[in-house]
Amino acid sequence: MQYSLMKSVLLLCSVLTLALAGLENTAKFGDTILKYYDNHHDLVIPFAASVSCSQKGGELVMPKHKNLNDAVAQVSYGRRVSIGGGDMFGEGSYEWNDGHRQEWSNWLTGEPNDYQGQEDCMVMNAGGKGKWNDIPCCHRVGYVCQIPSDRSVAYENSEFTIYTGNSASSYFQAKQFCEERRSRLASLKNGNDFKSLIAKLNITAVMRFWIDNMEVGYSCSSVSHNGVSSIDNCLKPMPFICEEVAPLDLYISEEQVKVEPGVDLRVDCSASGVPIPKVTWYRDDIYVRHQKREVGRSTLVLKDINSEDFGMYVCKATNKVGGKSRNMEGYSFIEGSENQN
Ligand SMILES: [Ca+2]
Ligand SMILES: [Ca+2]
Repeated sequence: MQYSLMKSVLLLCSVLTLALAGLENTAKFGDTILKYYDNHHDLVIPFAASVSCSQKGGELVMPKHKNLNDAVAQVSYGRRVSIGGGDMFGEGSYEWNDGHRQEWSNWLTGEPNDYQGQEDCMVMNAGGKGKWNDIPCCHRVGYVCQIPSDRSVAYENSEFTIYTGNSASSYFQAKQFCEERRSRLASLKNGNDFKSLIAKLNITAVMRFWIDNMEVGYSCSSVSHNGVSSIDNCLKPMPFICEEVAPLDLYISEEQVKVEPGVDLRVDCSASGVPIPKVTWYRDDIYVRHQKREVGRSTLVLKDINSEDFGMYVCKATNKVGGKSRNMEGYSFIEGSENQN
């Protein structure tokens, strides 16, 4: 059959050359920028796509719910793209790249099928716009990154460290050096960021430093007293600047909660920052025992709710450079629900 023949060809893991012009596209989804890459340079295996997204300050997109899934299908023009999940750590047990279990899914009928026992990575727009399929992890496809749009909003809350002299490194080594110290290579978004960085660091000497320039997609750039420039030779050893970012982008899944008595309630709180902040729920300033804490997030879990659970719930995110908190305005019972059967 033609279909199975095609499958066998795919399993050879050859480079699939799409007879389509290269494309890039960008869309905004809430606080996130979705960036679609699909030209012959950007057809990569999913692992390389993850690396590429992280170099751009984000991650391979994880469409955990329908709205985001629709937005990803849209930004990628309905073309096959890698998404950040798979079952490589346990056959049939699908996880997102951030380690969360996949609770919502949008598989094409008959998928995932782990064809010939070789399919542990995921693509979208397979056989239908927004539909998922499992594929071998060595297939080269386009991809979509999700990048927090305000990664640099906390610029004023960042702390910078300059590494000079013996630390001189290539752009890539500098990036790795910062990441190993749970910071990031200083990320500039625009000319104003650049001016305040220069002022903050008192850079006056004619010296260049490696930085990341968000304006041109987190590419290898350098900064000096004279301005920012993109440099062709990213391997040239130069001093560099690492950045730590106070928690930002603190998000609570439900701020005004309405529930019926007796039900269970889960409220997610997450925050970004560099290093990734610790996130904790408090009720009336006391640590809440019933919460599931993970890297950069915590889920408040209240079972069988009754009036004793009322209180001021606050989610706090902290890392070594700062903190941020947000209230959940208690919750209220749905009107009349206590009288219902
Ligand atoms: Ca599999
Ligand atoms: Ca499949």
